[in-house]
Formats: sequence, structure tokens, C-alpha cells
Amino acid sequence: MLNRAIVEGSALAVLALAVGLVWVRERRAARPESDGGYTTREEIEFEIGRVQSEVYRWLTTTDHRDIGLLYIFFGTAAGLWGGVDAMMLRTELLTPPADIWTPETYNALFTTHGLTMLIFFVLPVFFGIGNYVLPLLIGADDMAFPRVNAVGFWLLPPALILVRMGLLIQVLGQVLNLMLPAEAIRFFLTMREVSVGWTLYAPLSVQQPNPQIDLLLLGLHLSGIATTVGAINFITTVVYERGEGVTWANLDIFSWNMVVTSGIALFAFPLLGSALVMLLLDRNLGTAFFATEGGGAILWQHLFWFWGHPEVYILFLPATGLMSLILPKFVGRKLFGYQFIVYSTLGLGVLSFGVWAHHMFTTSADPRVKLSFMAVSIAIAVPSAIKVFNWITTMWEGDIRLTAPFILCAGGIGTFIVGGVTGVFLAVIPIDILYHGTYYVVGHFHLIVVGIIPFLMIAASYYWYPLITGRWYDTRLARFQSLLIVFGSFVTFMTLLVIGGLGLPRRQAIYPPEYQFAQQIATVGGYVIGLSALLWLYNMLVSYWRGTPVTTTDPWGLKATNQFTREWQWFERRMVEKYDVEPTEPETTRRSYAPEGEPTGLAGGVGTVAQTVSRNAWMAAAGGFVGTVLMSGGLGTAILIGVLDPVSFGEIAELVGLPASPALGAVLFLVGGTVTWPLLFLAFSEYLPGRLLFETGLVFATLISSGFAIAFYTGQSGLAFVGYLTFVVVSHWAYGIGLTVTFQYLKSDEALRNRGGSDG
Ligand code: HEM
Ligand SMILES: [Cu+2]
Repeated sequence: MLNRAIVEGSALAVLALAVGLVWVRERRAARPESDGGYTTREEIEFEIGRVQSEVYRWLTTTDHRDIGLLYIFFGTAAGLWGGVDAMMLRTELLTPPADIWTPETYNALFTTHGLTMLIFFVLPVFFGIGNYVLPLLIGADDMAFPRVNAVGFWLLPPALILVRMGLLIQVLGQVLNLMLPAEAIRFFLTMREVSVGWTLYAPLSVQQPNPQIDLLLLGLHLSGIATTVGAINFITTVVYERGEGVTWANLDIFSWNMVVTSGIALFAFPLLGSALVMLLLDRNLGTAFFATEGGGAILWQHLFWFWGHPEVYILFLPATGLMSLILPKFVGRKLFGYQFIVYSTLGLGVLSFGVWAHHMFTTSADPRVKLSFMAVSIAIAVPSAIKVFNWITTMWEGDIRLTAPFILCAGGIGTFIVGGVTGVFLAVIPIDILYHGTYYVVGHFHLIVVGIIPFLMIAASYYWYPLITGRWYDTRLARFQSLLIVFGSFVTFMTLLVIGGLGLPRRQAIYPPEYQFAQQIATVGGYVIGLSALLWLYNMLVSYWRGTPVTTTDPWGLKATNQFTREWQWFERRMVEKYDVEPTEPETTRRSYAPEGEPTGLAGGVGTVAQTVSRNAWMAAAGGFVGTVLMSGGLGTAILIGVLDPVSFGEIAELVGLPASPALGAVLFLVGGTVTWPLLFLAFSEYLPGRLLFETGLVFATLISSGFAIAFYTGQSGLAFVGYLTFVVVSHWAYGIGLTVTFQYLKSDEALRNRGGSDG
């Protein structure tokens, strides 16, 4: 059994050291100075003086861009800390018994992981992005209250330290223990990380003696104040500081999201504060808010989730704002349905306060009350779906540029679809009663909190990297990193959905051996996510010193599609003033909504028959593979919830004269999906209805889905039949989209190489 405090402390120290070393090394290398001379005393004094003034500047700044960066640095550091917790959790789950950490340590890990990620990672990073770009986007000079802004930020570090004091004190205690007797440092040895779960459910959180719980409650309270203060600042800024010509009707979509998010925070966080104070009083002064003879444990759950569900939208809405802002830039089309996206955001803001009891379906609340919460919870899927459809429509016929931000946007839409759909199932009481407390829930919400949220943060970091640093990040590494994190997330959290569907309970260090293989897959996927996070960090650090300097005022070529938005106009002004560069003019401009395209052969041009055949063959294989992978997600879920019978795969095998084994059938199905159908699609794509690949792909997928529906029908009726058909069609659409996006990419790649161009 390993010592958690020492392992985690060392992991964090190594991480911090590595970041420091990379920074110092790159910084040195970036300076063209090496005349072999000695460093003089004056030089050293100058250096020290510079460090001093830099430290002073960062501690006292009230500039929105500086504070934005502080928030982002802080959030990233907290995210890495919570990430280390996650890696430790997944490591424990490599084997069925609790042989790496004790079950107690495991409980502490998932508690601190959840709290750190939800409170100290996501919110600060989004507030940071908001601080940096929101004033630029709305043409304001700064936030409405610059000093309050600084105070809001500086409340966070002490809050984090209070919340995670357990680990710090434990590490300190173990170090002191080497020198002092245990008696003298009892305090250090009794404090440990909180292990009651991030929901802090009473009565456990009232009864556990660990004094760290009290510090944690104080820390959370402090972070709540910080959030409320920040939220007020965002709202005031957007209401009163908008520049000339910025109206509510043309306010950019990210600022809209930040306003709604702040509005939610303004109502939710004071409530959390009250609940935390009540819990503190129960623990320390003998009040009985959450005792059975008082409000009861259910009261805590009501209060907690009345904050907790809006909180998930506080985390999620800024990510959708970034999606709506960034996606159009990389498909060369204006955001489709701006108004609908604004309304859906407002709708989510309001509805998010009306669904909290869907977290309490397994408590003894009145069934009629639960039923109304079920209805609202299903209804809340509508505004979320509106966003998804508008994003997909924005991509439709778009001129896709396969850059890292685009990959992350597309991946985010994918994870959100699966995460959202599985959420709708959880909103249905009988299904929730089955899956509540299983890994299914973990899979559901991680597809959203890991899927769309960090994806879009990373996308934003790439998208605005030239604006913030004046340099390019390593685009190849970034593309690889993006693919890696999308891939890792799907592997990890789809696996959790499956093992949850099979009934494995979550929050347990020990599990039955038959789940070991699946748990190992999930753990490897988790490590892939961790690795890609490190690659991102490396790219950010190194490119700051060594990235290619930006020489144009329009690094993303946004003028060509009329998407040169305000923050880039600000960037252009700065480039012109500071570096005297000429404003960039695009060679060609085109309307954001491209006119109808001519149908052309897939790779354009003509070649020898052999060339065409081989090119088509490998294109088909690549497209088919991507499509089939996407599709298996939908079919897997269908099997999981019982609307698709896996036995029917056996019949496919029988059909071609093989034994009726579902596994054989599945293999045949995969081969067909990868080889046959894409080739057919390539052959017929010019004759299928639809102007461009996306549309033709969907038509094709819909056509073949009818064949699938007939071949795999196993007597479902009623609701199961509707579910079966829906899943078949939706999975085929996923297939069609995977197919056509891959084709489009290969096509543009080829076109690019023919022109001898390279990608920016
Ligand atoms: C918008 C982004 C979303 C986030 C960040 C999110 C996050 C979460 C989290 C953290 C939990 C776990 C609660 C626990 O610890 O037990 C959860 C559970 C749940 N989510 Fe979501 N969720 C999101 C979207 C949705 C949607 C769209 C729905 C349904 C329409 C939904 C329905 C549920 C339900 C019913 C549960 C309770 C499951 C249970 O307690 O067994 N969620 N979600
Ligand atoms: Cu909820």
C-alpha cells in the first residue's frame, strides 16, 4: 500500500519542477546572446530588479488581461492537481482489490478530484478567458470594476489552499515526523483530505470528525464569494461598458453566455454559501439543520442540488459560448441561428434552476413531485439539442479547416451528443433508479465535463494563442494532441457507460474481477487524456519563447470570410501601432454562406484508372473506419439499454453461411462498414441527392439504415421499437458524418498537396 500524501506531493513537485525547467531552458534558448563572456554583477542586479518588479506587477495588477491570465494560470494549476488525483484514482482501479491505496484514500481521492475540478479548475479558467477577451469582444476598455476584479481573483488561492489543506498538512506532518516525535505533531498527523464525496451529503459530512472538513467548508465558502463578485463584474461590464454599436442584438455569442452564466452564479452561489454555513454550524455549534429531528438529510440534498444543478450549467454554458464563437471561424460560415442559440442559452439559464430534484429520484420524496421534475429534466434537453443542431448546421457545406481548434470543436459536439442523450435517459425516473450510483452516471457527466468543457478551453487556447503571445503554437503537435484527447475521452467514458450499464456501482475501490479488463481499458484511456494534457502544457510553454512570431494582422485569415471580429480588430490595431505592420488584406473574399457548389469528383481532376481505384480504396477504408467507430457508440448504447438485441448479429453471420455467432456477425459488420459501404458511397456519391458531401453522406446513411433496420429487427414493439429505429437512424447518421468528414479532409489534404501549399 503506497503512501498517498507522499506520492501525490512528489508527483506535483515533479510537475512543477518540470514546468519551471522547461520555462527557464526555453527562455534562455530564445535569447540570441552567447558571446562567451561572464555574467557581470550589474547584469545580475538588473535581473533581480526585473524579477522584483514583475512579481510586484502581477500581485497588484488590475488590468483585465493580466487578471485573465492569472485566472487561467491558477485554473490550470488546479486542473493539474485535480488531474493527478484522477490518475491516482484510475491507477487504483487497474486491479479489483484495493492494493495501491486504501479504500479510505480512494474515497478522499474522488472527493478532492471532484471538488478541485468543478470549483477550482473550470470556473476560474472560464472567468480567465472571459476577463481576457470579453472586454475586447464588446469594445470595453476594461472590466466595470477593475479592483473588485483583482479582489475576486485573489480570494481564490487561499480558498484552494483551505480546501486542500489536508494534503499539504499530511505531507508536512510526514516530513516533520522524521525529526520530531509523533506526540509533538499530533495535529499534523490527524488532518487528512476529506473523504465524504463532493456532494458532502449529510449526515456523513456532519458526523465525520476530520477537522479538515471545516477548513474545506470555509474554503468553499470563500470561493463562492469570489465567484459571486466575479459574476457581478461580468454582468455590469456587459450591461454598461459595451462599445459603440454593440447592442444586445449583435452582442457576440460568447459574451451572451458569460452574462447568462454570471446570472446563474449570482443566484446559485449565495445559496451554496448558506448551506455551507448551516453545515458548519451543525458540525461545530450543535445546531440540527441536517439532523433527523431537524430538516433531515434530505434538506441538505435539496439545498445542495439547488446550487449543484445550476452549477453544471455554469460550467457548461461558457464552453458552448466558445464553441459558437470558434466553430464558425474554422468552417468559414457564420454561426447558424444566432437568435436560437441566444434563446436556448437564456432558456437553459432559467430551466437549470427547475430540475435539481432529478438528483434525488432515489430518495423518499413524493412521487408526484418527482414526476414533475422528470418532465422538466426531459424538457431541458430541448435547448441543449437546439445548440447541437445549430452547430451541425453551421458546419453544413462549410469550408472545413482541419486545425486543432476545429478538431476539438467537432470532438466536443460528439462527446456532448452522447453525454446529453445519456442524460435524458437518467432524467427518466425508472431508468435513473436502475443506473443511479453506477458508472453509467460517471460516464454520462464526464462526457460533458471532460468532453466539451476542456476541449473548448484548449481550442480557445490555440485560437487566441497568436493574439495573446504574438507567436504561433506548434500546429502539428496541437493537432496530434487534440486527436489524442478526443480519442482518450471516448475510450474512457464510453467504457464507463458500458460497465455502468452492466450495473457496476461507482465510488468503490474494490470491484468484482470480471470488470477488470474494462476498468483497465478505461484507465489506459485516462492516461491518454493525462498525456495529452501534458503535451498541451508543453506546447504552450515552449511556443511562448520559441514559436514562430506572428507577422500578419489576420493570423487565421478571418477577413476572407467576413469573420474578423472585434478582438482581432484590437489585435490588428496593436500590431500596427507597436510593430508598424501593414493591415493584412485577403486575396479573395467570399460570402460567409457559400453559394451552391458544383458537384465534382471526390478528389477532383482525373488520373489513370489504377490511380483512381487505389486512391478511392484507401480513402474508403479511412472514411469507413472513422464512420464505423462513431457508429458503434450509438449501437453500443442501443444494445446497453436493450432496444437492439446483439443476437441479431449472429443472423448476419448465418446469412453468409457461417455459424450463428454474434461475434462473427459483428466482425462481418465491421468489415462491411469499413470496406463495402464507403466504396459504394464513393461510386455513387455524384448521383446521390444533395449538393455536397455532408448532405449526400446523410442521405446515403439514411438509405442504408433502412436495410439495417430490417436485417436486425428482433421483434421489438411499442416504445422499444421506436427506440430501436431512432438508434439505428442516429447511429447511421454518425456513420455518414464520420465518412464524409474524413473524405472531405482527405480531399482538401490532397488538393492542398497538389497546390503545393501547407497548412497554417
Ligand atoms: C450540461 C452539462 C451537464 C453536466 C456538467 C452534468 C453533470 C452531472 C453531474 C456532475 C452529475 C453527477 C451527480 C452525482 O454526483 O450523483 C450528473 C448527474 C445527472 N445528470 Fe447531468 N450533467 C449535464 C447535463 C445533463 C443533461 C442534459 C441531463 C438531462 C436532460 C442531465 C441529467 C442528469 C441526471 C438525471 C443526473 C442524476 C443521475 C443520478 O443521480 O443517478 N445532465 N450530471
Ligand atoms: Cu442536475
